Amino acid sequence: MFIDRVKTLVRGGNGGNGCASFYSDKMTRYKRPDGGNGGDGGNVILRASRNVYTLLDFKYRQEFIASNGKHGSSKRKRGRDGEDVVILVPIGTQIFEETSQCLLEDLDSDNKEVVVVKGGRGGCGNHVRKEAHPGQQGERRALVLDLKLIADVGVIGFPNAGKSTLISKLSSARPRIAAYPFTTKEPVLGVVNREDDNFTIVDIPGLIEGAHQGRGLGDKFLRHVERTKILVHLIDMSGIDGRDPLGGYEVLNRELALYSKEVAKKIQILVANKMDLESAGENLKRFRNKIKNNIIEISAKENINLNILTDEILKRL
Ligand SMILES: Nc1nc2c(ncn2[C@@H]2O[C@H](COP(=O)(O)OP(=O)(O)OP(=O)(O)O)[C@@H](O)[C@H]2O)c(=O)[nH]1
Ligand SMILES: [Mg+2]
Repeated sequence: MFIDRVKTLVRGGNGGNGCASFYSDKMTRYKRPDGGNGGDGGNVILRASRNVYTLLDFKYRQEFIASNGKHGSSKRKRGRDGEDVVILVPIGTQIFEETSQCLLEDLDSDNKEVVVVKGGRGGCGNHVRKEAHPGQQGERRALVLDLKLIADVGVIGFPNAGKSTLISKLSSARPRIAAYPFTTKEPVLGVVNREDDNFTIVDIPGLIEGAHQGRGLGDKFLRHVERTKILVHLIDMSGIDGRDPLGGYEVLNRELALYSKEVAKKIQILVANKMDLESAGENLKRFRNKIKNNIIEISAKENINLNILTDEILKRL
């Protein structure tokens, strides 16, 4: 299951108490304070990892608490520090404080990390010739984690346009492909390798008219193309589903504009898919009469012109 928005509570470990203890033996006249300091509580750290793909873990576990520092003991022995809790999250996770809605960090690259709460400091033992102090409480915070995938290229199109077929041919990703709409129900990331070049590509569930009002699977997955550099707008030029390619192209651009001006402004590489089917040639002619932008003709299924598309993507990137 792909989860891209969660709430969670995090708490640093408490600091250990400082120890109050006095040393005495036959030779010493006065008792000497020798209580050690308490250890510091552990921190909670969020770290981006390329091996993690969803925020699903947070659905099942709503609170993360680092361990407490150990108390100090006699002979000036310092308590052991509590251990940090490191939570791995997908690259592209933004961390907000729930109440202020303030962005604490954008974990937008592999291994980038942030300490979201600190453990409490251990209390002083009485060996410093002061009273022993209790440890401080660890910080606590309510967070909202918001995942916006990071990829170079986003593929958009109506259901059944062939988006998943395309990404499965270009990259190592293996999304489900089928002849019914909404086969893809969650974003799929793939990496395209080409000699010394590579780029990442994301396939999102198909969009339909009214997506901005929640029709179909709605526009909630468009957030995952917000951070792409360019879009591949894939059009089923055969019209095999009974959808007019030209009308569909315009509807989709309208949906994009309703969702976000930034997304609508992104460079689009126009791609006519299913050119292996008979009706596609005629439709493409009509399309070209109206839309003067360059359009690349491919068949994702039959592997036609996929190299040309990859070259164009690399050029635009
Ligand atoms: N003839 C032909 N069929 C294709 C081509 N590309 C995809 N298809 C078929 O179109 C159907 C839909 O393909 P998908 O890749 O699942 O389409 P999608 O855009 O990912 O669809 P959703 O996930 O539902 O949005 C499948 O039956 C594919 O085999 C093509 O170039 N030519
Ligand atoms: Mg799909």
